[in-house]
Amino acid sequence: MNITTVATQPFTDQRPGTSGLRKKVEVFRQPHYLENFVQSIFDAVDGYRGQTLVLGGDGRFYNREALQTILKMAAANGFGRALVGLNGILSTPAASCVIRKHRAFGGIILSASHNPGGPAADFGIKFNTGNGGPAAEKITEAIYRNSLAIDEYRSCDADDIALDRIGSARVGEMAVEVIDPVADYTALMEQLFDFERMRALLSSGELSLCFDAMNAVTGPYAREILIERLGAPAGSVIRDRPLADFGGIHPDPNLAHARDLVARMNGPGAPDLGAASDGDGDRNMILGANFYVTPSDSLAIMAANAHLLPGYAAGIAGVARSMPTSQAVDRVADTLGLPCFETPTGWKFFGNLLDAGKITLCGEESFGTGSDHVREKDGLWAVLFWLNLLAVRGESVAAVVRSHWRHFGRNYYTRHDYEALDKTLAETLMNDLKARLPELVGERFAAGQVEQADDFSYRDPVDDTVSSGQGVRILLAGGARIVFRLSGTGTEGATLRVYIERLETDATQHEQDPQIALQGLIDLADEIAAIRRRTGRAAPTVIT
Ligand code: VG1
Ligand code: CO
Repeated sequence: MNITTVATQPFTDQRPGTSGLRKKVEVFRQPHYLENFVQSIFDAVDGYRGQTLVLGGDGRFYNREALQTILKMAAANGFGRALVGLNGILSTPAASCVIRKHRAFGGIILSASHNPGGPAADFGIKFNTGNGGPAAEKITEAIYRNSLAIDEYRSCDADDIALDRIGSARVGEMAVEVIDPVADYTALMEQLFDFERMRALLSSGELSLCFDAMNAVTGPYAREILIERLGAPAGSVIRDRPLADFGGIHPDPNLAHARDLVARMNGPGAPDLGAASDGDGDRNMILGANFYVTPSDSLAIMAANAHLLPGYAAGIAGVARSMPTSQAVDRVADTLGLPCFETPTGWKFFGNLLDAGKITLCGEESFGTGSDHVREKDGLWAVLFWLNLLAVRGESVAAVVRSHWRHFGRNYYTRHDYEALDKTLAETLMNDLKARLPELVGERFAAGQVEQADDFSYRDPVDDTVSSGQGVRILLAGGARIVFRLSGTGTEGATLRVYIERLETDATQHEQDPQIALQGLIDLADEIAAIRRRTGRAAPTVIT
């Protein structure tokens, strides 16, 4: 193998965010930019010589070029084998599944998730370790440190490999296998859910479904599982071809970006279940006919019902949610006597808890739920969970959610995002807010009295790592909360996220619009942080 050592200089902006490094395509296309980051990953870990690396992405623009570059670097750095998804495709949960099943050293996932794709849009890269999950913070920080000091990277002279057919190839001395990206994942889903039962309902039309793959990576997975295996009629999966620019849309499954699906679910003859997934297939949105399931509620409902599904029939060990996620799941854990953990935002913080067997289910308010079957959130898994649950309970989505509220109370919840703010302005807003926290404690507002106000810090119960500065929490009497944090996935300016929650135990009050039920707290958030005055924005960019 003809190894080349290429001299380079550091870039100062390669600190991974909530989920990997995300930048505009033009940034990634600068000479050495991608290579510097990849070499910084390899230099941050030990023991990969001769081992397997899993490689794939969400199919967005620049996916294939980046993949060929990484293959040559992996060979030159001494990996023994690479498993690559056909056409460079692997959804994030499928990559996690493949890493675990084939006992790989780790994987590199090329995705900027729900961010738009195309030459003028975003690209991203993420490293997952041998447990199949996103590298823990101590590794991502080591990658960043390496990227600041890098002066050379290793590659090799080799031809590009054919990504468009399944089979074996070599890059230098490294074996490359182009694999079916769907097979291992489908087999895993078959172990967890009652495919026979779901097939009976879907193929007979007793249960109908519309899944929106948003022109992103989940299309091939949804076609294979929902249509081929489960017999849903053709047409049940829409926007099912992964496109390099996602057809120009935000591949973000929420009420704002999945408009067609939402219209269908609110129209005449709506299917029983509506769902959508994001760019890399790890998020999910669940809808019923004329009904929207808040992601936080979805997690709580899964926890309360998991025992009804084959993969979780033995019960669950515990649950976890990210700090801004609503406390609906805490109430279920309380009732079932299960441990419940509150982690910082981002899936990497669930890894240790899952590996240690402390939790079985976990989730985030940002349309992410998952279980110990992989180490990523998993969009299609969540859809199958709901399908299987509807089949077992024989009730509509709305009926399942409403009976959950009656039993546990309803945690009204909303997130308000202010996107593309000036970075300094957003940082000043947060810093001023932090400075005011001590004086807020004890203060009485119309919406309630502040019991606690802090900047969230997390000590990992498995390895004692402390992660601080994870978001400002204002906790009010009665469990209501307002949380403020800045996004760690954006590529333009800063995004301020405001998360608002209030518990309602009175069942006669469960049918309100959350924006109305939470009005007092929404006003209070603006009063405390002066969002409108400081940003000049009259309203959030996106409300979920
Ligand atoms: C957002 C979400 C967070 C999620 C992350 C990655 O991060 O809020 O819950 O884990 O995206 O999701 P942030 O820092 O922008 O709030 V994905 O599907 O974009 O990999
Ligand atoms: Co995603």
